[in-house]
Amino acid sequence: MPQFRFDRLFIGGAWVAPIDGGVRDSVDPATGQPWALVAYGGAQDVDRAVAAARAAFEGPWRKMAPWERAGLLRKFAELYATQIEALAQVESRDNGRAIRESRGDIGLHPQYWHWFASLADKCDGRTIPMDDSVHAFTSRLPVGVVGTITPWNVPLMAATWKLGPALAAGCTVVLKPAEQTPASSLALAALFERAGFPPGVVNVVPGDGPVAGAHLVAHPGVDKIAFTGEGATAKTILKAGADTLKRFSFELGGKAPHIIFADADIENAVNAATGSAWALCGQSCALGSRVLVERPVYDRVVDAFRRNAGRVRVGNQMDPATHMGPQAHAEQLAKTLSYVDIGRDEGAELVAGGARIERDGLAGGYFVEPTVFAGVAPQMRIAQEEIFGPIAAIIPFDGEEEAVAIANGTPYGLAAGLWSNDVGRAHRVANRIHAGMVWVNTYRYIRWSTPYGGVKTSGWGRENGVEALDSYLETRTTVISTTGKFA
Ligand code: TXE
Repeated sequence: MPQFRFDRLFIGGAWVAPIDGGVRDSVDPATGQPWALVAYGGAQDVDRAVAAARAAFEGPWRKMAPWERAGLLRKFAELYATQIEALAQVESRDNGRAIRESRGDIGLHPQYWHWFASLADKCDGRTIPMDDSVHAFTSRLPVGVVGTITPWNVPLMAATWKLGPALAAGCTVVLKPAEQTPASSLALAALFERAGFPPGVVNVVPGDGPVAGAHLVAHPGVDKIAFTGEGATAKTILKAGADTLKRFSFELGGKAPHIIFADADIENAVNAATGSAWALCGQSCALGSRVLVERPVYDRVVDAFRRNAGRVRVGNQMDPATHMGPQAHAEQLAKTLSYVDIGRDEGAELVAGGARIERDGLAGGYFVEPTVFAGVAPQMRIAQEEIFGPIAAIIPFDGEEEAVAIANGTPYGLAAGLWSNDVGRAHRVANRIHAGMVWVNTYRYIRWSTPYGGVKTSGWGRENGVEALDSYLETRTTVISTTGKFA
């Protein structure tokens, strides 16, 4: 029997029953059993939410001064900070992320909200020097109603990264979380209600991608879609939104190269590389899933990966001792296991893991062993395609040129890491890598003030940093004649 009920949608500041959606179970991936009853919306529910967001945008939200919006966001950040544990419990239960990771990640979110609050009254324009006959200046205006579509791996983080800048810029929002993990987004809605945001500024409508998501994308009342998910879904979204020519920002997949040069601090590099291979059970787009190792230290690194794989405590995500929980849902489990077969068939050497875990206490859950393939060739599918499971692919290389060629040799360009104690090499190689983020002698350093996003097929636009605002603002140019004459 589900223990929690989140059986209403949050629309126009009220908790309402779905019109053409319904209520269904959300599954705990540690057991494969329902743990919560959750509302989901259909097309008519999305219509209601968009109408509420439009009314708020044209009404109270537009009238609120930027510094008042900033104040409300600050208040929200403070409220959020009091709810870390509750939010972490809901999110981990719903998506299987180890509770120790959720606590750490969600514990940083208030700082993100403070950061976005601090930007709310800084959406200023500039004056443009012309001649004496005109005064020309720009203003930056909110895009309008934003549809945000978020994935199941980090629902609260994805919502924070989108709603924060959208609200700071003066937009209103309809949030559609992933159908597999809607619970924490409804818990987030309750915080917006408590913080006193005007009705309709934030609306939360869980629902199926091809139904509620697709309706939101094609909706003429939505001015922009901010999406995180798979590249194939992004292409579907672009086509479905084409008729309305709305704005899009995309945060898509990755196959990040994590490069270890022989002159690096190998112990640190390996700990970072193994940690980032298996964090979130491998379900994050910026994880270093391709580990490129210079040949003189290759055997040593492979041994260390094997050893570290054996040390990972896989277990129920709600146990504070657990390092790695289950995969978030059954389809992802099947996808991950299929790539173990693909890697074997391609001739890569399986040096650790590779199987589902069904021992006592974990039977029925979506658990996989931390997995390591060595001897991987750059063109193998396990080195080219985003698996989104705890599978590291170790690729040997000789020298900088080959490292750069392999690193840049996928369609992705989200993140990259490199380890070297040669400062010149670190700059040279970092400069040549096609990626939105490059980390040197560290990995996955992600904060509110550091822009995040990809090049190539990894996305459009940047989240976080001051750049985050660009996705939610339009520039208007005003030219005023000082002479009253037509130029
Ligand atoms: O993603 P989808 P899936 C990658 C990862 C994973 C794979 C599949 O490789 O294995 O994608 O995951 C909504 N119109 N990433 O299939 O479908 C959907 O409801 C509008 C990378 O779950 O992209 C959900 O809210 N919306 C990644 C969201 O899109 C639609 C995070 C993401 O789901 C839609 C997640 C449609 N037609 C998966 N179809 C990252 N970049 O972090 C689906 N959705």
